[in-house]
Amino acid sequence: MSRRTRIATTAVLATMALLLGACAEDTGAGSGSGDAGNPTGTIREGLKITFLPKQVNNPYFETSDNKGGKPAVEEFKGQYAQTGPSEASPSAQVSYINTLSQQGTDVIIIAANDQDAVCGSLTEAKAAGAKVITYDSDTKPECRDAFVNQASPEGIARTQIKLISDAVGPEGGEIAILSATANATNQNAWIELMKTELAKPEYSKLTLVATVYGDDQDEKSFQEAQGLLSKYPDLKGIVSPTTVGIAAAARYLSGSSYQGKVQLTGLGTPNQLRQYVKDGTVTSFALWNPADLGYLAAYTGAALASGIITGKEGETFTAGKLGEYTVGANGEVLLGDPFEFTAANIDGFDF
Ligand code: RAM
Repeated sequence: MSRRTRIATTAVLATMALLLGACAEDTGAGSGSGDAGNPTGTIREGLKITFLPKQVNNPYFETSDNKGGKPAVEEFKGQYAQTGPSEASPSAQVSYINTLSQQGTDVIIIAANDQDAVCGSLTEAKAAGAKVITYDSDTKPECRDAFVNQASPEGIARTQIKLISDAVGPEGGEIAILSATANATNQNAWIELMKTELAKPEYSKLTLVATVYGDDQDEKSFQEAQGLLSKYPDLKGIVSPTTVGIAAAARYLSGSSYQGKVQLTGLGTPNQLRQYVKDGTVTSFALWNPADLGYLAAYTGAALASGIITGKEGETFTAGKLGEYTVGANGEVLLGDPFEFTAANIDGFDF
């Protein structure tokens, strides 16, 4: 199967899963293969599960947590909450973790702003009895019980470089990266792998001239995009591996003389980018389904807190409508492949 066909097939399956999920009965049960003392694989009722995103006012996390995590927690009759800082700064999440720990939260599901800064407080929360799941952006593995990864970092990097190369065209030229915060574990991993991709012979005509950080703030991201164009007037493309950055850069480009001349791609949500796909600022971009990510994270946390799994490689559990998952190396649970959005399919999505 070609990659395109595979992506198209994934889209169809994802859409079907969403539709089916809407009318699926909750079994609330896992098929746990862990040796954690719950061979029936039944999720405990009443689990207190709290999502702690990088920041609360980001539509990406609104979708992952409130449209994915919340319905999952309701399915297995737990208590859902979301809390967190309004800015994605490295240590902003520490006081939230401490409070959750003191409140006796059973499962903390965190998208870490920094892989080290939250480690001390997460370790204390674990000692106090909480299960700690990272999703979206990991900590160091020893600071959590499992990481729910949205897509393979290699796949995310490969997709974005392919998209910017296609958009810029065979002539190639200068490109830049507009990222989130300088400490973000997820973006930093993807950026390193994008550099590896760019070193391949097929991308020899693309030159990465700068990486700048909009800190996942709309205004700062907008200004950084503007700054890139004034500093690099020959720039041919921007890759923004953050939903906040790509939306701000799209808004800047679409209102500037660079629209259509400077290409933009990266990771975005369809609702934030629809107008820029329609006005020609963005040809294509990628993402996974954030709601599925939150849903899977909730079930992973519940499986851990119920003793269905312990986080060891090879254990399996059932994540409601998404089906069975296996814990991989380093306690990682992988959601699936990134998905490409274009003018041809964007109207089929609403998140
Ligand atoms: C932003 C955040 C998040 C990232 C997405 C793609 O919403 O930085 O961590 O996964 O973009």
